[in-house]
Amino acid sequence: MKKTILALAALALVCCPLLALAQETLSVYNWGDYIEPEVLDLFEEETGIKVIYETFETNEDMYAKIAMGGSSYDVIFPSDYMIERMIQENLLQKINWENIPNIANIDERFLHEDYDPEMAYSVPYTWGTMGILYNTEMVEEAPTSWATLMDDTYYMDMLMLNSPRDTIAIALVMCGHDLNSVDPADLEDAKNLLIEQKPMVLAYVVDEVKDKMIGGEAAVALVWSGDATFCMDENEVLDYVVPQEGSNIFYDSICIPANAKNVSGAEKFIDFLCRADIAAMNYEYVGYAIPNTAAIELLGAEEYNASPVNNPPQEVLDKCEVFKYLGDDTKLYDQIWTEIISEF
Ligand code: SPD
Repeated sequence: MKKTILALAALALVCCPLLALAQETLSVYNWGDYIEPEVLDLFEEETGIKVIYETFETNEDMYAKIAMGGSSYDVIFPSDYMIERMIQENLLQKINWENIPNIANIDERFLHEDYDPEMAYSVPYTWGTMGILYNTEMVEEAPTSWATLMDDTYYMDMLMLNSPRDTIAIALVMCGHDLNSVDPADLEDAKNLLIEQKPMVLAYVVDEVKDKMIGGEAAVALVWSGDATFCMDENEVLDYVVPQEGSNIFYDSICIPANAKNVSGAEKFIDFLCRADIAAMNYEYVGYAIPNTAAIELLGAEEYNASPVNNPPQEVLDKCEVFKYLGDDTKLYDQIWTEIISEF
């Protein structure tokens, strides 16, 4: 008996490191600053699944990595037009809704969007608008128009998004064109405008916009609304506007890539993120508007809806348009972005 116990103990000692190595893992690829770190800890504690977490800055960066096929992720967070593209290119897999019971917490009006009309591949995570974040102490009058981003009063005092689709879209709107235009003449106008603007731009940034605006390093910035909320919470002299000419409204979702290795772990993670308490905790950290009705109730609907940034009036939303996947014409955007960025 003693010998058996000793043998078992020895076996356990040998196997422990191997067991640790065999721990279930989940590979998550998300935007920077787009999840409350404690949410990841709680998920690991509750499920025993170890999360391997990587971040990206733009849809295009994320797409390039997945499309090349070298890396495999279990959960990704693409936006509307990128979901449309990835569905067409068979880069996503259908979700088994039986394993996502907390989908019941998501507001009906965010389901069945044009980019995934049958709601087969994507779970709504956050949404928002693009607009101008400005420092009320550095700007004389509150901006109302995108023309602010061409105003040389803000020479080297403005920040633009280092995200081709977003920045070109706003330039198209500034030129009076549709933000999904693929007309080469419209894109030429947008390119020329951005080249003209370039000497006034302090930096093209993504996540760094927050530190820079909170720290008063620039007067105006092209931002996504959730980043505006984050900055306004940290520095009360900052404010946000969606210019009168209209803007982009975006929907970011959670998806499972076609080549995911841990589908059941991915489903558990997605369901966890849809849980009311988790979505509420996440909202407090991330700052982006959420489609989760149960979480909004937990947060207090009145307080949540009081934010004009995350709950813009209908007349603002009416002027906002969702990006569409532009097929082969996406190359035109890539070309003009390269020209803008390499222009001195
Ligand atoms: N820091 C995370 C930002 C995520 C914003 N997604 C915006 C998508 C716009 N098309």
